[in-house]
Amino acid sequence: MKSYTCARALRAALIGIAIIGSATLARADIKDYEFQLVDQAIKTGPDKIITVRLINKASGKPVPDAVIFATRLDMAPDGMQEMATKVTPMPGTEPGTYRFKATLSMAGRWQLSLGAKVQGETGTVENKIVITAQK
Ligand SMILES: [Cu+2]
Repeated sequence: MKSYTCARALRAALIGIAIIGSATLARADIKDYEFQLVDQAIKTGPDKIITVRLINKASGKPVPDAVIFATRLDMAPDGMQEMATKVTPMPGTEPGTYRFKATLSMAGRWQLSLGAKVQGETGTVENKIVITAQK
């Protein structure tokens, strides 16, 4: 009787570990995705185009058809988080790249915060990219 209870407890514990293990794996998957800045040379001025690529770091391949749902562009890297500018999504030119239009009114470092959903993956990609705007 005693060993039977013990075996049940052990089985319950193993199932618990399996559930936690798969949840961790799902989180690790979404962490494999990353936005990267395509063109480093960005000038200050109105209606500048910022192009980023979403890649799967595990395969090295670009990821098309992600749904971008959150963007913010501000000068937090230069201590001006209140200095934010509007970000307008633009059609991408090639699969896996995502373009945004923004007015960069000041030279210096701007932080582009992106949130995205990837087809077939749970969770969200959250990434911050630093862009240096030059005169
Ligand atoms: Cu500024």
